[in-house]
Amino acid sequence: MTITKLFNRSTLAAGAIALISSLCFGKVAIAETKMFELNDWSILGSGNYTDNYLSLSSNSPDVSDTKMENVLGLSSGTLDDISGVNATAGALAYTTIEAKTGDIINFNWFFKTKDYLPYDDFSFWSISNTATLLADVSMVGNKGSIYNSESYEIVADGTYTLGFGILDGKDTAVDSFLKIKNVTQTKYVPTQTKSVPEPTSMLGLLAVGAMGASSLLKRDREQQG
Ligand SMILES: [Ca+2]
Ligand SMILES: [Ca+2]
Repeated sequence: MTITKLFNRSTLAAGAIALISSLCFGKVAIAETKMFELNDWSILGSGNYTDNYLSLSSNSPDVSDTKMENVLGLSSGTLDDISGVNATAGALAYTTIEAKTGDIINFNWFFKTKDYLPYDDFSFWSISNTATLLADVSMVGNKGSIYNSESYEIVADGTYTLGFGILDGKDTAVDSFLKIKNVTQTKYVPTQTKSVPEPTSMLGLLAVGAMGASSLLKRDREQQG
């Protein structure tokens, strides 16, 4: 291949890239993540906000499982059902959020217990009138602990009560603890967009580019032959 041909091909390639740039740049939604301030959440029972954590304990003063179910809009008996034990009393932290379909709620949590089976103390979280077990004594073992994270996708626009709780099981003695931090809500905002290549257009232009390259090679061979 001569220098001239090489130069011409470089020019052609640059032109093709410019064409791609002008023709096939589309738009995509941008994700916005909001970190919740935890210091203004409502707390019932024994709990507080310190060092960017919500810290809850099943220690007294405590509130009953029935009271928590009322605050969170859970049907009566939900906390006994999800724990598989007679939930008695503990602490609850909660707030109200506005959310849209597709929003993602994330948080980190830490459960620790001083208790032992069969006193199956447990922690849970709640949104959209539904409660989900995070951990209990039977999961972590007697006097055990666990650190984990949770992710949840909102399935309908609305106003939600978001809550985290810790409860004693079977009796109200011997404490367990729940810490919550990094509670975030990620939104996908279609109106705020940035330009990115659309995959389908890029594939089409790559195919055209490949055809152009093969015809150049063919011409080379014809000239050489
Ligand atoms: Ca109960
Ligand atoms: Ca206990």
